[in-house]
Amino acid sequence: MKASKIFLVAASMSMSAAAIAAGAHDGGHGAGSGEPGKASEASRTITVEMYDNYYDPEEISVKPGETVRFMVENKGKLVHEFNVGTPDMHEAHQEEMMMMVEHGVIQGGKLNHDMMNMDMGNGHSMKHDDPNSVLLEPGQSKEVVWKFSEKGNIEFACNVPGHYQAGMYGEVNFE
Ligand SMILES: [Cu+2]
Repeated sequence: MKASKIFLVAASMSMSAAAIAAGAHDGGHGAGSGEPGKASEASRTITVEMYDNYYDPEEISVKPGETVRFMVENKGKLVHEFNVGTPDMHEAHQEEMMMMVEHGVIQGGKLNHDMMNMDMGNGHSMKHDDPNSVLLEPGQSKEVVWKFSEKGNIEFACNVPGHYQAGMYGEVNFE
């Protein structure tokens, strides 16, 4: 079980370099999955509960152009992420998350907040504050407001190493 998971993570890391290169040509981060939304324009609120390792609900339906307010709650015992993106984006993001685990930022059921704010020496930190995602400790909840600008191949997913592979992702269906 463990060996096969390590293999999957390694495989996704080697493919993600190509995914990042491809992403640079179509607008980079966030392209293809929509854009940050305004809470005042949200048509409804969807509560998403995160468990070890799955979401409830496991899929959602939206209309093209719809802005949705997600209320994300971590009801599991591990750190989980709710991230809206294309499968390629998730694959690329899994490499960053792997680094966060290697640096001790994500420790099972805890986040090292001091480490998250630290400058990595290149002006970037591991803060993980992209508008399309939240990273939560057990018991925490936060909202994500997202506009599904147009139809696309979009999933919400947890990119903590091993979680996506264990099935922690859900489909966004367009009506
Ligand atoms: Cu997870």
